[in-house]
Order: sequence, then C-alpha cells, then structure tokens
Amino acid sequence: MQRVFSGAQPTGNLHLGNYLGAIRNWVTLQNDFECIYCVVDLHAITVWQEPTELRSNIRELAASMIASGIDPEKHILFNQSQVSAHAELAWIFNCVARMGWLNRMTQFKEKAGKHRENASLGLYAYPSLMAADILAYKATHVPVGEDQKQHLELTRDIAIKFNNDFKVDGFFPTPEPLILGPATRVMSLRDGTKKMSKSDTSDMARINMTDDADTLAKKIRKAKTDAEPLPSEAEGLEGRPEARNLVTIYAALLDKPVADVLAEHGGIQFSGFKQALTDVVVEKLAPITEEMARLKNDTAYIDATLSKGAERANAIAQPILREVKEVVGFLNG
Ligand code: AQP
Repeated sequence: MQRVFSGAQPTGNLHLGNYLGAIRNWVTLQNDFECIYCVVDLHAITVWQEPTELRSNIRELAASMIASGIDPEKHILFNQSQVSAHAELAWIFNCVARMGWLNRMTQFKEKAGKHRENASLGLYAYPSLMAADILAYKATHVPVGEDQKQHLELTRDIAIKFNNDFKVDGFFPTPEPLILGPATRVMSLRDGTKKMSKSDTSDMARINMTDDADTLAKKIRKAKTDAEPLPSEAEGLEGRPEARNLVTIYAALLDKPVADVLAEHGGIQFSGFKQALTDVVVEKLAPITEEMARLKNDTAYIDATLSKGAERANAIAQPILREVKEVVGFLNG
C-alpha cells in the first residue's frame, strides 16, 4: 500500500487554514493509504517556544487531529521528538542538501525577516528535517497546503541526490505532493492577499479551531470585504481577494463548488452572506472544538496514544535508518 506522511507544528493558534488545507484532507486519505501523521515539535522549536506552552500545544494539536477524525488505532499518530530517527536522518540530509538549495526557500526568507543572522540554524535547515520526516518512512505521498510545495520539492531533490551520490537507485522514493481540496490556501480575514497564519499578530485575522460561536460570529462580521454584492459567477471574484476567500471557505466547508455557492448567493450583500457563513462555520467546527476540549483535558489518553504511535513509527523508521547507515558507511551496532 502507498504510504502518506504529513505533520503539523504544535505552535498554537491552530486555525481554519490548517484544518481545510491539511487535517481534513488527512482524514479522507485514511481510506486509501497507510497514513503516518506527526506532531512536529522539532520543527516548532526552530522558533522560540515557551516550554510549558509547547507541551500544552503538543497535546492540543494531537487532540485536534483525533477530534477531526484521525484514527490513531488504524493509522499512526505520534510526536516527532519521540522518534530519534528524524533527527539522525536530518543530520545525514544536512550533508546531502546544498546551501544553494536552502538559500532559495521563501519560507525561511519570510520567517527570518530582515535580520537573517539572528534566525536559528534550525530554521534554515528546516526543509532538511522535513525531508527526514518523510523519507524515514519512505513515504510516497505527502498532503500539504500550497505553502509547503517548495519544501517538498527540496525533499525530492534530497532523495534523488542521496540515491545518486551513494549509487542506490530507487532507495528513497521521490514523494508526490497531494495538494487537495478547494481550500489549499485560506487567506487572512483582515487581508485577502496574506495567508491565514498562526503567527499573525491579529487574532481577528484568523478563525481558530478553539473559537466559540460568539467569537466566530464577531470575527466573520468584522472580516474585511469590499462594498460590492456577491457576484453570480466566479469571474466576478477577480481582483476581490477578500470576497474570494469568504466564498471559498463557505464552499469548502460545505463541499460544494464555488460556482454553486455563487449561483445560490449571487447578488446579496456581504452582511447577509456573512451570516450564512457564520452558521456554516459554527455548524462544522463546534463538534470538533468540543471534542478537542474534552480530549485535551484527558492528558493520560493523549500521552498514551502518542507514545503508542511513537513505538509503531519507530518500528518502521529504525530498519530504514539502519539501511541508510549501511549505505552511508557507518557501523551499525
Ligand atoms: N492558510 C492556510 N491555508 C491552507 N493550508 C494551510 N496550512 C497552513 N496554513 C494554511 C497547512 O497546514 C499544515 C500544517 O502546517 P504547520 O503546522 O506547519 O503550520 P504552518 O504552515 O506553520 O502554519 P501557519 O499558520 O502558516 O504558521 P506560521 O504563522 O508559523 O507560518 C501544512 O500542510 C500547511 O500547508
């Protein structure tokens, strides 16, 4: 069976973009693939995390995945730092990847900002760790949002270079990105040209998975829009990023084509559409939010589930790591 690997960072503020662009698709993939899903805490610390908050965010993210429908019994759900193969393989990949490749990564440039010399070395090497995450399991498919496409291309480059350098044709697969669903890039509620992001300083820019119904209603009511009513056809969304974003979210949550949403709501003012959108967001998110809160408090269950997941992940990754060490010329003890 083909194998899927994907992960999300426990950096708090899990939002609708993470859900529609990633977690919801991961749930669907469980029907057709062997799936390995990871809370990537090693990635999270590439930017400073307060330790107590990090621990809480790890549990919250695991809870949100289970509450969204990830099945930790049939598939594997675990926490990255509990499987040492990720860090070990990442070091080997640091020696395969070229600095020129990493210099091109737009996410590093965005996250490091103007003061690049103050960014952590880990943030720079992030894509190499991501390659290790995927290739430690020889995963064939990786569901990601648009923003991770460039990193996945780098994973493919690392796999190809490793296979060539060590003359082990086909040893690592070149994993395929799965950019799924109608909402691969959910945008900020305050600026339709910026993606919805955990690190946005404005909480009003984001629909958090933990928001209650009143907060959701307020955020959607205050979301930026233009003065025009909704168009009846998709062409009418051209040059209207905020309008496009709200319509896309509505369509994605209801699993409907955007054209159908516009055919139904075209001509109405945004005030009316925002009410309809609030109803749908609350209806779809409330059961997940409730279950997340319940599971998050059951820390014994979450911790035991992640530990069991780590054991199962380790059972796949360790033999692959042994093979890698053999190929590289290390002594396997
Ligand atoms: N706005 C988005 N729309 C669609 N998909 C998104 N993803 C993130 N933002 C959007 C996808 O969510 C998955 C988990 O990503 P992550 O935990 O690595 O989070 P991130 O990319 O760090 O999330 P943010 O909000 O973008 O964080 P910051 O603010 O730190 O940059 C990934 O598959 C990602 O594509």
